[in-house]
Amino acid sequence: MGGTDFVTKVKRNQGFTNLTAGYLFPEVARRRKAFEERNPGTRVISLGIGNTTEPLSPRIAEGLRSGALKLGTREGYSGYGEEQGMGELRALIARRLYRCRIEPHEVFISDGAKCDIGRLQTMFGSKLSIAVQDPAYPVYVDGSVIVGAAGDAIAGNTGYNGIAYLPCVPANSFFPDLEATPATNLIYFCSPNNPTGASATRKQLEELVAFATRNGSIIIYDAAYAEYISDASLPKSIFEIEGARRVALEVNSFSKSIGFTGVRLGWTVVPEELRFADGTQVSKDWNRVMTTLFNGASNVAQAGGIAALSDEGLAEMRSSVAHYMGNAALIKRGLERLGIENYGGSDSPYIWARFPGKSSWDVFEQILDACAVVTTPGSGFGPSGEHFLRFSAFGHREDVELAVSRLESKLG
Ligand code: PL4
Repeated sequence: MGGTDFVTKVKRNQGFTNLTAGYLFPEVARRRKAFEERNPGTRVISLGIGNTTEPLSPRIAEGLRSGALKLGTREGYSGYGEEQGMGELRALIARRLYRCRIEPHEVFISDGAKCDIGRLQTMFGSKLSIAVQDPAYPVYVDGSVIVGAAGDAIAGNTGYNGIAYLPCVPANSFFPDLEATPATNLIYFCSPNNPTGASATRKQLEELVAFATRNGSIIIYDAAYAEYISDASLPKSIFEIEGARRVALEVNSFSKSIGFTGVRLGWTVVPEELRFADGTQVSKDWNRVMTTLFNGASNVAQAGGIAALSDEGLAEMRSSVAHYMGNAALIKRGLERLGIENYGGSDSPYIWARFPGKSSWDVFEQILDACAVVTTPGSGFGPSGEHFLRFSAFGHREDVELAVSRLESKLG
């Protein structure tokens, strides 16, 4: 099995040839595994991949349980559902999470934000220009490369020629300098941001919407961490901004708010007013994508989502977020005691720490070797992520406490 000289006549998709590196998170996992093999018996703690760790809360677990049990009855059984999602869930999202700023039919339920981003890339195709925050969640760039929208790699593998990288660094408070930003068809924008932990202010989002309107661009707004915003002055959705309905769509998720990273449930909001250059509603094509390439989110997962949007479920959601934000505060305080410059961690589960002059993969390895703590190297998120590390606040409290004490004793 395996070894063969036989090859088919099928040409490899050029998009894959263009990829310069493997996907970031499997590489982090590979290095963790290599460390574990070198150090058998060592308890490794992950502050790396943003993966939820706490059990589902009671009301939400009950929603899933009764959704599953219903399927075991003749009256309650359901097969394929509507590809756009259950009407009740769409209405609850519009009412309870968006306070009726959007209509239920503008909400398309899915199996998660990452999957929707991939399908959006299929919908938009390869013949358009793209801007991304730098650093950014790697799916925006890597997915664009796969569909052939990113052009060739820049010499030295620091990015792709077809992508405009918008540096988001401490000097500009992690918001791109729009005066220096070229007009592009698409702008990926994530707030609260992964990885920098920065949350855009209302004024910044107004500027972004005005910029997109001037250029006729579409903003792909990733609000996967919106529930981590506690500062009431910060927008949780791009649709809180006047005019955004004409220039933005929003992807969102239950992964980080209620621990559905494994259950899989998310959604994308595509407003009626958002149109392509020929006047076609973007929602028309998105509906076509979802009905053609997707078969509806799991009915059990949707039952869990409906439970999460009850009064009790929403209270549980707040307490789950508060747990991880407690972790974020511990990590942040630990880094501060060590004198390490850091950002984020107040309306976001990520803390972005700077290690001037040091390669982020080297610092990643140093911390893994010295503390058995996994982080995520900033350079994996884009050229401006070099010299940074991302610390994730997802973890059991005692693990986070242990990780912080190891960091303090080994790096102090
Ligand atoms: C590891 C900005 C994490 N294997 O769960 P989903 O698909 O609804 O949401 C994924 C997602 C979407 N948007 C943003 C995100 O940060 C994430 C999840 N990112 C991380 O550590 O950065 C998990 C990464 C996972 C992945 O590739 O997404």
